[in-house]
Amino acid sequence: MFQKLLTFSLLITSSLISYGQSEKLWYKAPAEIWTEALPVGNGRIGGMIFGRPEQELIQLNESTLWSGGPVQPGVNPQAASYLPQVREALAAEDYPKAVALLKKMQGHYTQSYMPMGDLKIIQSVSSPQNYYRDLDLNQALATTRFTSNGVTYTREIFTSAPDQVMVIRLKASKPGALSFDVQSSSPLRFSKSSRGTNELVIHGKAPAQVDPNYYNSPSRKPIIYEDASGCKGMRFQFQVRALTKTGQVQADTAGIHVKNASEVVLLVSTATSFNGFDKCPDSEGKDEKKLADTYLNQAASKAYETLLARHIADYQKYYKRVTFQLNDSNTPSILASNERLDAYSQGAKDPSLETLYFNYGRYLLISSSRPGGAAANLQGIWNHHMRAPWSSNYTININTQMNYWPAEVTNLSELHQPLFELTKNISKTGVQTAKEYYNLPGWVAHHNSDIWAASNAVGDVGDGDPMWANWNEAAGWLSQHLWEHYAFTRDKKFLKETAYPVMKGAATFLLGYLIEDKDGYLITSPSTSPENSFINSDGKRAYVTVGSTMDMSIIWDLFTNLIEASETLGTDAEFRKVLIEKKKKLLPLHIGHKGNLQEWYKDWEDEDPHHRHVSHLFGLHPGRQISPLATPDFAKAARTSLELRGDEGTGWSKAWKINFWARLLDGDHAYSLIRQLLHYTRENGTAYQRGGGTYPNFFDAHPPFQIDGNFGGTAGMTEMLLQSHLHELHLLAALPKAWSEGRVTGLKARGGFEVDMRWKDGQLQSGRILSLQGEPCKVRTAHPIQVKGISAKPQQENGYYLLTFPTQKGKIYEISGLK
Ligand code: FUC
Repeated sequence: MFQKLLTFSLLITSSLISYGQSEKLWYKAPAEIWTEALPVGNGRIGGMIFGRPEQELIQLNESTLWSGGPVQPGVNPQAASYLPQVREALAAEDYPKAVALLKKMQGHYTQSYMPMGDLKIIQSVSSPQNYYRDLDLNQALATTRFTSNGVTYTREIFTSAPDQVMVIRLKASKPGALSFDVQSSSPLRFSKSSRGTNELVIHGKAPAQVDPNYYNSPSRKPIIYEDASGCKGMRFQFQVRALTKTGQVQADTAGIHVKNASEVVLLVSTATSFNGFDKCPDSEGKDEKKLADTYLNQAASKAYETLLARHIADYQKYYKRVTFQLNDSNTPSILASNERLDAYSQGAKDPSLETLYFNYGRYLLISSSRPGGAAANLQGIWNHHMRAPWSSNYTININTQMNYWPAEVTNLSELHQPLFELTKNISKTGVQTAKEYYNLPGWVAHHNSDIWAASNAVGDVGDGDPMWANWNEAAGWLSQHLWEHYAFTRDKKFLKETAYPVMKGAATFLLGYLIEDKDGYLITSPSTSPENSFINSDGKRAYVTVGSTMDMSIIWDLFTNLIEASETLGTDAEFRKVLIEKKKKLLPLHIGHKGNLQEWYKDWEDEDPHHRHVSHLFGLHPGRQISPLATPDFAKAARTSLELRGDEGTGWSKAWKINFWARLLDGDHAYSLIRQLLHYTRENGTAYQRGGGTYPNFFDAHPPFQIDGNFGGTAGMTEMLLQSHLHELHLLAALPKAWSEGRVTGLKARGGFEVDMRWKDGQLQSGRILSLQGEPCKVRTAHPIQVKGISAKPQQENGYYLLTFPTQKGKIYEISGLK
């Protein structure tokens, strides 16, 4: 009997606790540090919730709140005149001279993403018990609960996209037992006022100039508010209103004071004066007060339940498109998420922790990137530093692009839009940069950007190291995202009106920039390979050269996509002809003496063989130039390069390697990198080597926190399940042994397909392919499959089975594994 009872109670406990194992982050204690706080966001308003009973802290952000103002033209009028000299120095292999000259081809550093403020809820609580807090990914809802003096207090927080406010509901289980004060402040310059009996307003201004945290100018302070022009310095406002039917509420500049209530709803409304990348945020700014008032008043007219229901419906419209489950018999049941992560780092098997990480990546994209808003930056939208690591800006030599890798493949295509908008803006400032810095047509972008769409080489004219500052291939890489959006959606209007002109502008610059080497190949000059260096023929360290593999692969990618785009659109036949001719002359890939894919123009040794960047493998991922199926020799060389680099690296570096190994169709190696990315990390600071992990709140640890690893990790897991870059759907392309049984629904493939799959013992059992565009479907599998209603049989090819069948638009095709 006792045994039976025990079994029964264990079953109950484990089924209760395992509910949400892959859709919930939960903790037994409040956050002590920022990377233990839980993020909520609606793309625009971000909040980090600490879950502290007595001094709740919600750190607030607004995605458009940046320092500075529109980029200034004419910062370095002499810049272009140095280009011929740099090229001469490189032709003479005088690398130090090239570096010194390149420093003269720089402009200002970018501006910084700013924190907005803190909201505190001060409640007198004596020895809280039964403490619990969580973030429910299924509803995008954070809850904190504890008991004090026999009363259970519950706080629920969400950030609504349809209603554009943060909503906080505080509840006491005993009527009249809820008393607290709300306080607000900002690390920026601000003034505070109260409105009526229940409102607190913060009105502030961002600095006109904030220098990166790694740069200390000898001549000015790092943070400057004053701006004589009246242009720079964005205004912002955040307002808090307390709504309750019971108890007393009173407001003054010290805060909102609530006494003896039972349930209170706090609405937080925010707005900035940001009015576009090319408008002065001060003199030409939007009316932030009016905007914040409008959001607040509209939300206040709705009941809490209505706000919550509208929020959940909006969020789930995106979130529920994809599900991913793995066979989960080994899931630990009673561990909080940080404890689970710790156990996992020490070797525990926990497949639903891996799917939790996958789901979290999608949650974070839905919460940080919404159509019409700013693109997710280095920290998404969550930043509490005045001088955040690398300015929390757009680092476009890998990081910003990685943020958007999950967008198309995990069925969040609309959320890609803010990156397109940023790219369009950069393509405008980039025309000016191309003219001023290179005297060339088209547009160019370098290693960094910001909300003002900066496109120049950063470095404050001479301070930046050309190893990173002068890399100038971001336009081609950003353009790839526009093409990919078309490849997945087949949205021809988008291709014609948005993608094509931007891609063409990027290619126009490159056609002018490429020069012939002595063998007649087209190469870039100057060129770097972010952010690596080599040992030159004289045994000295160098990093500025010509024709690095990454440059050539990005250009190959852009020209290939543009040729296909102009064919699809039936336009620009002459221009296409030029691209076809020039593409044939691009410096080809080379295999180095170690059997590796050569990173540099010559077969030089790497200065740091384990460098975190793996730029030369761009053609393997995110490009489509190298693959084991189409170019086995180069794929083998890429594999050797990866082996030489090793698995160590920062968070984003490990995430990229998951994608690389997936593209090499080596699921087990990709899986071992997932385990390394999910390495429990609590330390702060910056590490370039031996770093790379996951914080207690599951944010990616570069370290420090950088969100790209979360997104790259989610994308990499997807790439293991489904690939479509070679004009075919490769199902379960890189399935690791550890994922021998599972189920996924809603993944997207190029050509307009949506795919569900169920597998067991590593073999596809059944699935569905929804054809959204009616294009022919070519499926590659490791085991033979059949498609219901299709008589064609799979053909064998190099150990795979290929099945091609015509499809009808809107029709679902049932597939099943053949025994
Ligand atoms: C590049 C990387 C760093 C970091 C920074 C934001 O400079 O090399 O590791 O991710 O961007």
